[in-house]
Amino acid sequence: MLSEKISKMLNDQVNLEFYSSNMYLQISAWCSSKGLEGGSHFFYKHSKEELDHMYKLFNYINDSGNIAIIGKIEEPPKSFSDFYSMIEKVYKHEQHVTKQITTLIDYCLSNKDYTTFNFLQWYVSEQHEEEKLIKGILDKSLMVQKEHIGIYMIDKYLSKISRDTTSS
Ligand code: OFO
Repeated sequence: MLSEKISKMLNDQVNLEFYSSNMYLQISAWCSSKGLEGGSHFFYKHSKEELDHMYKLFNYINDSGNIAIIGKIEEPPKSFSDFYSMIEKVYKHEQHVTKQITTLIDYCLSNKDYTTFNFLQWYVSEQHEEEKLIKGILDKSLMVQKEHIGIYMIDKYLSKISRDTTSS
């Protein structure tokens, strides 16, 4: 069984993952309203992944003999001034999620809850991947934002031809 404090911290994380899912679903709708089909599809898929993150925590709490509590989930932002500011917000959000996971891990270690510490390692790797993924989009968006669209297109082309030629 988990301590009351760790159970509460994990429940807060359940809510944060729910929030992430809702935030990305809302962004998917925003992208769609702007004719950004790629972005809409990307964030729709990402919203589902966040739900999986939430279920993992939800099940862990219940399997530990505690009870998962779904709290109030804040409304996500509905509109953005442009694509760049949207993706910047996403990056900041993922950094916030990483910080919360780190706080949880610190607490587990100092309170000798090695089982939860072990369980949370999956989230450590996941956050590393997610920050890398979103940072990549942010960097490319910055290029476009600064009107270096041509460079972005050339880089896309190079990436395509280098993949096409690696097997030959
Ligand atoms: Fe986007 O991250 Fe969940 O954990």
